[in-house]
Amino acid sequence: MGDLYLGLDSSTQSLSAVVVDFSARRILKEASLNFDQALPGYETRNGVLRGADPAVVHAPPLMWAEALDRMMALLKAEGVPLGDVRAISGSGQQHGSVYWNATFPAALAGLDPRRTLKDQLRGCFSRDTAPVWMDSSTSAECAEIQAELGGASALAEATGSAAFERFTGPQIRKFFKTEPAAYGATAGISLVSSFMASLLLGRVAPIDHGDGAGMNLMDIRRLQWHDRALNATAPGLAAKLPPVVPPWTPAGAISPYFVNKYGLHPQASVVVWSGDNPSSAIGTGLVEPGMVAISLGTSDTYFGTMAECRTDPRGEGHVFVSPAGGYMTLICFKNGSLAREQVKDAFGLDWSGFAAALAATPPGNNGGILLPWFDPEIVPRVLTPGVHRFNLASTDAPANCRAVVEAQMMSMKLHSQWMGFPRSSIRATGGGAKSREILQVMADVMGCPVYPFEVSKSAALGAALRAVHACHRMAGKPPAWGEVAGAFTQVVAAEALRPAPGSAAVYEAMLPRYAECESRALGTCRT
Ligand code: XUL
Repeated sequence: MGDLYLGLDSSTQSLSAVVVDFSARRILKEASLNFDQALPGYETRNGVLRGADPAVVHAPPLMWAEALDRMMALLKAEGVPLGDVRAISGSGQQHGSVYWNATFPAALAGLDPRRTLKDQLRGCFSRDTAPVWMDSSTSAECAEIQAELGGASALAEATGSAAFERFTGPQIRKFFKTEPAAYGATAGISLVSSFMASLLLGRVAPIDHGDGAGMNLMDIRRLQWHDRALNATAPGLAAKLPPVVPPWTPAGAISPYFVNKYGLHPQASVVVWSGDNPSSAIGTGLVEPGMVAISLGTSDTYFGTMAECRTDPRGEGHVFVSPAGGYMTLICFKNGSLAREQVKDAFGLDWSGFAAALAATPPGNNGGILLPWFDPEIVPRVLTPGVHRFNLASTDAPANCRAVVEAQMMSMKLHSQWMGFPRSSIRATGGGAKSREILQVMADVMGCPVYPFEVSKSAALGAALRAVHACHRMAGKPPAWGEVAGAFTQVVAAEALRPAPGSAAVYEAMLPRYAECESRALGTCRT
């Protein structure tokens, strides 16, 4: 066997692969397969199926299985020496749940390489489709589970997060309530990540602590199923869930199906899969406690790593287990790039005009504040959208451009305070991070250097690096995470944006004012 490691990422819209040649410290191959385009027969749009109720969003697990066959065939056809792959790991879109019946384990164990995964697994599900993270139809179940556990803050303290519509526990409860017979016929429930790992292993895979933390079902400190949360969710649930294990667990050798069909080495090991966000944390180089990355995308996302478990008393942020040890947080702000775009468009600007406006206005915006809740917001929880201006004329284009970005950074600063540690630097990714002017505001508000960090396929890369780490650990030589991830996730010090002199004091003074504006606006728009 060579020194290759395969990382897969089964995300919402595609299955991606990154093959890492660890001896050479380089990426050998990247590939991606878009579900809508490659597998049109499932009739997904953007990887999902929507019903009459727009809140219901599902996807077919058979499509994910077929994509795995296709991806392996593609890698083989494109000359990747699959026999040199030492270990495979992966990541899945978080929270989604796959419901299988009693025939699934035997079907996995007896997979015939002359037939496809799709043909052999077709009858193995007690529910043909899996609810995914975009499903928001479980508000009643969230309330019920939360009430049983003593409220949002208590559930967050117990499982790492308050109840969220997209989390697995509420999805399971809804299935049990609305389709009790099908729930009864369910022998087991997998996450997207552990379902995919099961296919590779030829038996039901455990759930890793990283993705398990996104279920509202796992005790975030003791790292085992939380009995009271299980009981509050659905009867008999404990018997349907596999064990939870650390993210670096080697789950076993690859199934003979993949050895015979695609030429993988019979001793190649499958390392448990994790969620896409925990894997992305590794692929972005967040491998030590106290590191922070901010992704400026459709939504803005704040990731941070922590040595100890601390949960958000307001129940706004999520705590997952970090694959590098310790914990990580994910705080999602819905009004990200679309809010920036709304303000840009309102003044007829292009992105360079928007950047010029940022450069032309001073830190602190002469006291002007804007709350850009164009859409309902996740953090802080805003159900009724609205844009609120304080000491800011709605006609002042440059000040409004600065105000939207300052508000986004202020909100991240305010709503990540519960993590309780100072930031020494930030890695900034996503489309918005291409703007140095936006990153300068980030550096000024956060008071630390910001490193532009371009990543594509960070989850698949993170999965490959997790496979590297687990494999070396298995061999009794656990390398430092910095060594494993360092070569693939370096930042360039010369590119850092540093806080402008004097900006720290401006934003220290502005934070309490911003917080007060939020409270005032929430007082008027909470429903
Ligand atoms: C995280 C979340 C999404 C999914 C899909 O809580 O819901 O990021 O993991 O990527």
